Amino acid sequence: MTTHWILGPGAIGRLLAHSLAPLVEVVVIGRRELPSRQMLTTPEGEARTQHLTLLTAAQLAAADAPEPPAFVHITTKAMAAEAALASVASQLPSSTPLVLWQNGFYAQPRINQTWPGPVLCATTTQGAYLTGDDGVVHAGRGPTFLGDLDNQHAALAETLTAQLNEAGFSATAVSDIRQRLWQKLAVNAAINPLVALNGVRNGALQEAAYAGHVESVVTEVAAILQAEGIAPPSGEQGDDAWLALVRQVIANTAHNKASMLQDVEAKRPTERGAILGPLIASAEWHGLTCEALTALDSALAALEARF
Ligand code: KPL
Repeated sequence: MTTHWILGPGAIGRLLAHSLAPLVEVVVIGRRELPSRQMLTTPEGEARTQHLTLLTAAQLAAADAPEPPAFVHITTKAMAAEAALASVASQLPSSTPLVLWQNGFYAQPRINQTWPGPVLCATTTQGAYLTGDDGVVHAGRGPTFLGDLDNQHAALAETLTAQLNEAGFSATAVSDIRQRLWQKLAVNAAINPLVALNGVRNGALQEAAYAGHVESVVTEVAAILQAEGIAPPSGEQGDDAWLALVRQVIANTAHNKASMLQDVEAKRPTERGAILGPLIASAEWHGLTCEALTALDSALAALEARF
């Protein structure tokens, strides 16, 4: 039976584990021990319990010669992905395909440059959150797109897409994953820092008090993405198309607590380095102004320093 390793038992990692476990052998690897009896609540509210294999990296190392996995999914936060890979790399053939599920555009180019085997990237709008050490809620279904940054592993992306679809994901293999990662990053940059710093749900950004701030961020992001050659998903060009997309996502996720707000509330480091970092670096590279983005990044850094 094919084996998939999942590095990072967060919400997406556990959702993936629950979904794949009936079809393939799944090993979930984390930093601390977790109960093997795990519960998934479906979007329809049905509770399902499964026994999953959850190991720490040390337990995996102590196990004798584990079966080499067909795929290693890295589902940690962006800034933790490289360390998670390093914790198991000595047990993996260097040709093992990786699947990166991170937000932003930080872990993907770095791991793609250094890992000798194929590196697929995934971007998903599946909604999930943890309810403790033994529970995950699948809050809402959303599409998942898969591909590699150099477009050299289309067949592998198709193979994984087929397995994910069988597991109940709605997955599509694509040849423009870099575009899609930047498009998601643009939306995240316009929403996440503002709601995290102000302690509000996404829908609050529809209020007049935040409108000017959202627009200044989107104006900077639109100029940076144009310089990067990334168009909005609507196919239209310019600030207005990006603003329309951001407003649409705000309306669709009005009741959400954005992931960055959840991090701030839990006093965890945020993903500012993976979301604002690549935009600020790109602005500097292209000689563009990014005062609003830099101000958000500094404010988040100051907040994190107090944790
Ligand atoms: O992806 C998101 C996140 O929370 O990280 C958004 C789109 C902002 C929805 O909450």
